[in-house]
Amino acid sequence: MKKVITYGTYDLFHEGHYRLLQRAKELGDYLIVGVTTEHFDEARGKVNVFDPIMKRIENVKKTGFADEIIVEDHDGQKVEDIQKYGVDIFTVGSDWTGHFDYLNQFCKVVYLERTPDISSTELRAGRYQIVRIGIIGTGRIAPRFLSEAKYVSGVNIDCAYNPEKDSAEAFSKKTELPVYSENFDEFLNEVDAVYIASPNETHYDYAKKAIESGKHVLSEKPLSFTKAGAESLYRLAEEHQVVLMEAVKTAYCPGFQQMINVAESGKIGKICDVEACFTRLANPNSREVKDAKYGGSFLEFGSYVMLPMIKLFGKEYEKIEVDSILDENGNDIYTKLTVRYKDGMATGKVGVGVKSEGNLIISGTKGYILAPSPWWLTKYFEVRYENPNDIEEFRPRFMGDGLRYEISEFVQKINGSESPSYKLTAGEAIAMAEITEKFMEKKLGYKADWK
Ligand code: C2G
Repeated sequence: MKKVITYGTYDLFHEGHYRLLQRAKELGDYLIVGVTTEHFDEARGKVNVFDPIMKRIENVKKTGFADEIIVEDHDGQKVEDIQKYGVDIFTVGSDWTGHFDYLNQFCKVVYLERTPDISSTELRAGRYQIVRIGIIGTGRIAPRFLSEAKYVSGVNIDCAYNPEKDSAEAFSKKTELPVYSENFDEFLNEVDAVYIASPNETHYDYAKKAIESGKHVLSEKPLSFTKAGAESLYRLAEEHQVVLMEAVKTAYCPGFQQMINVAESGKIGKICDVEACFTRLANPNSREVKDAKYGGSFLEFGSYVMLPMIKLFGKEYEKIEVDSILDENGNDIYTKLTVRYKDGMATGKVGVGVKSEGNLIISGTKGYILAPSPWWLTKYFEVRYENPNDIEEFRPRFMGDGLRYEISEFVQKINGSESPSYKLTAGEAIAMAEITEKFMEKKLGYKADWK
């Protein structure tokens, strides 16, 4: 008897799951299905799982393909199960290709082609639907978005768009996703929502078009170069009743919120100063360095350093100064932002051509918070006091590279989560656009028609 085993969460059970189980059963005579526990999903970094385990098991059972259902609750269990049950074949969808090759030493490993185009209309008519996301722009960040989305329950990445045919084709080959390069409307027709990861100067127009077509938008930063631009997009999103979110990933990382809460708890007294630095030396041929108008340090990393200032001191400031070191093309390889608030002050430093210590320091009248690099993912921070031995350490949960948390928030918002968008409000995003506008005026030396 040939025994086959497969595993999954099987949340919001859909035809992709059904077809996987059907083909898994056809690989042998006896199919064992491992359904993950909430605890294991949390440990492996899967976020947003909706259905409780009993329901997920029930849905697998209903298919009639499983001869035996087990629960998976810890790392290393796959090897244990293969040995315990005398399994001949381990199988899983092609979204995991390569990931489970190590099991080849115990049994045969088969990756079955995953089902593309899961449409929400064919799903049960529940309130919570699978969100079909299309990616605009197929550059460096798009593959990261794809691999992180795998850990977010309730999304399906359906297709991508890139007007440049060569890039579109290369991406399609690499990811097996259909990529549109000519017809933007056709692309929009395939999805409920878009993730905008195209060059900076295109974010506004893509966001506008997508919102006007009734699509939810998650846009890479900066959403807009001007206050008026950001305001008009949020207004438009409200009119069309769609979700608009700016992808400042730090805002959605669980540890960042905790750090802000600790800062505001009174532990460090009255908050007086925020210093944030984010530098990453860029490839000299990259867009960040080459594109003097829409590249550079501030447009790349400015949102990260503005975020803690705006969170802690608010949107109203008294004075703002922004200054840069420019390269021979006029691009800012390093920018320093200084903001004076009524009750405090803040500095932000960003660089694509200058390297510095990537710390975040929040200083108060009783103590301070020190979050070392990479504070923008907020995996660790400390509260320190006058007594140097008095240190409180915080190690918040963090998995992957942080994108899964913003994707998860996006999906929850689309599915009508009642909680207000406190992680990054429209007002906060507009305040960032206002500072960005000041930076653009200073850098380019004129008021142009940026949006
Ligand atoms: N699947 C598919 N087509 C889809 C979606 C999912 O074929 N459109 C497959 C997955 O590849 C997996 C199974 O359906 O084989 C269950 O998917 P999930 O519930 O998303 O579980 P997953 O996170 O893939 O768990 O230990 C758990 C396993 O490692 C995989």
